[in-house]
Amino acid sequence: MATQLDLDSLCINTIRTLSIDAVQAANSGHPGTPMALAPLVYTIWNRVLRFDPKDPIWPNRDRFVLSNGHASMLLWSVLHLTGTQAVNADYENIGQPSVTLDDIRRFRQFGSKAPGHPEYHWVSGVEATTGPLGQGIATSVGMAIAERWLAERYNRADLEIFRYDIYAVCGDGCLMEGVGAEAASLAGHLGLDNLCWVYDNNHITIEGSTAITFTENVAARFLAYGWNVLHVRDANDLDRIEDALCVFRQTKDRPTLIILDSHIGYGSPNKQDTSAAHGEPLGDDEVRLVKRAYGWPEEAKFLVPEGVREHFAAGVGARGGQAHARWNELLAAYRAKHPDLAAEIEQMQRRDLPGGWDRDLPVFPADPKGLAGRDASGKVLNVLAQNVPWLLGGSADLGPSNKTTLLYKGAGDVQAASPGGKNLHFGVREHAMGAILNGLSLSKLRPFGATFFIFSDYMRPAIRLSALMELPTIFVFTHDAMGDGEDGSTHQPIEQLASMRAVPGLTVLRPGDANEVVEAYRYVMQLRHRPAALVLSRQPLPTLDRSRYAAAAGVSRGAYALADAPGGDPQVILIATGSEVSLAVAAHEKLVTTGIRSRVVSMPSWDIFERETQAYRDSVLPPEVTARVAIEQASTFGWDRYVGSGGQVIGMHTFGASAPLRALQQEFGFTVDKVLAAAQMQLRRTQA
Ligand SMILES: Cc1ncc(C[n+]2csc(CCOP(=O)(O)OP(=O)(O)O)c2C)c(N)n1
Ligand SMILES: [Mg+2]
Repeated sequence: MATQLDLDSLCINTIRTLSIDAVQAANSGHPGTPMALAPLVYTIWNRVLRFDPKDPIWPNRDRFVLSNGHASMLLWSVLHLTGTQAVNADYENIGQPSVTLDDIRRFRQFGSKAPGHPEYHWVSGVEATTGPLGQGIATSVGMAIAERWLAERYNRADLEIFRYDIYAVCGDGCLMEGVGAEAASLAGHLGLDNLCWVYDNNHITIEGSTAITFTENVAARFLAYGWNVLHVRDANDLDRIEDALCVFRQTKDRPTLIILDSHIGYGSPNKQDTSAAHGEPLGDDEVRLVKRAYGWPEEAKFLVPEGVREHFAAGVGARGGQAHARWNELLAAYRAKHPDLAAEIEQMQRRDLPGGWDRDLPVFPADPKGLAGRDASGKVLNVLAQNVPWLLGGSADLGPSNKTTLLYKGAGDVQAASPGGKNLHFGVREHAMGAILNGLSLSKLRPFGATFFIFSDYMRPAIRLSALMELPTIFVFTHDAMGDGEDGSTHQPIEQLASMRAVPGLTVLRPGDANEVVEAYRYVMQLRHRPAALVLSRQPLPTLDRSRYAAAAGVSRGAYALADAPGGDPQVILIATGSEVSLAVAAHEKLVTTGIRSRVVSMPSWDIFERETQAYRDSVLPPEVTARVAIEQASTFGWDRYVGSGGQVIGMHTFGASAPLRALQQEFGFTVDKVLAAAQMQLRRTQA
């Protein structure tokens, strides 16, 4: 009969050797950190975590985020050994294990559920995609804000529906990256005592000892952020690790950082404590030596000894299963007493929208002076946030400029003492904001976050991850082109539209007037597995007369024929987005008076348009009409796909400049005359 101690080390060495064997078989990967952190991950999972392997998306589970994603074998090992089940994109249990031993044998191979780094939505049980260092810990702050928010809104006396903790494991890299610092600062400010980061203090990164790069006092830094800081000096001491986790759970009003001193490549006679253990296989000879040091059969590969799976079942399996069963009873009682709130929770979990979500959305009357994209957006958000209880968001200190502040009575701010507010204040921390939005979205809230479009560059890695994770995060970007005039070239986006459009799966919308803004939000709200970037003007844009031009509902198809000459049958097509739509319309009106059959295509979204049928796309952009002009105050990069090699693009080839908007429009050629000249040139070219 194995003792508890034997079973602990048997489980830990199973995680270690699975990791070693997988990296060896793949001939790539990171063995050293799993070897060092197996005891930590084992202790969190088997002694503390409230996670039900039979239902990895149970809403009240504790979250485990592996921010040092290169150590992914830790996660594949525990997901396998706990028998965690797989769910599909519709949140149904598909009756299969999430990670099989065969997946681990095929670590890093095509189609394996044990890819190089943790990938949310590809492998059930992964709470966040990690690998770009710092993103996981920053995302975990969003998860912690979400737990607070959910508890505040839904918990009732004796009916605590939401009460869970968020654990994130990180290394030196995560703590060197700025995004981690931004997020830690906000977490301290908000007093997120449901958040625990464990820092793998191994003094090693790829280039060697951290003595060459990272000598700050991490503990002092986190104390200054307002965190509780604990130190465990031996990564193999399960009881001390458990004690520290216990202190975390008892600590109020502060997040906890546990600094864990560890030895990368633990047990490897020749590679322990060196960067050689970080990112390459140990090699067959060293593997044998390591296994001997662990007391493991030297020739065994991918060995899961008898008793290991059972021990995980008796630990995390039993604890999670019981907690989940109690929660189901609680939810039943809750549903009986608070049916409306229970229905909300269920809708939210499926990423469905509540009935009446688009009630009272504004319809803007025609108005030549018009409204700024950001102002229309503000009005829409204030309606949507009242219709959709779990829609919340804010700005990176630009709320008054982005017009994203929720102003209706009772909207409230998210602060330590008021975690259930609807207005988040991210501070001047765009990168963390992006990651935090993803954490909120992973928790099934519907978050939006705003800044100037130019600063999308400061959060691009998180935007990319939202697309990779297929999260319906909403990014609101205002000051989308030269409209901020006097701020000058540092604030005028040029290449940002092209670069956002290049992100696979990100829906980018640049609406052309206030009603297109409404339709853009209507479209975005219905996305369940896709992030969106709304690109909005600072300056007023004329509100088009929709009795004269096509309905703004065309936004939902990405592009639509907004204006045609009488009888249609266009000779020349003007394609425009955002602030340039009204310019195209003005030019079109002039062309029509001179007898030229022009068409204006409003194209707020390339990617939506590209998912339309060929027949629809050809109806908007008839292939035989090759006289085409695209107009957009941004890099021309990519527009040739719509205007063809002979078409013309009126766009930006340089950075902007500091001047009033009107002067910039003249200088850079965004005038009716320029559009007319381009259209006439196109007609001459195609009719020659
Ligand atoms: C943003 C980012 N930059 C660089 C890398 C490449 N990279 C992967 S691991 C690593 C070193 C990380 O060191 P540490 O976090 O201490 O991990 P350890 O080797 O101790 O496990 C680097 C630079 C990355 N994954 N993400
Ligand atoms: Mg390290």
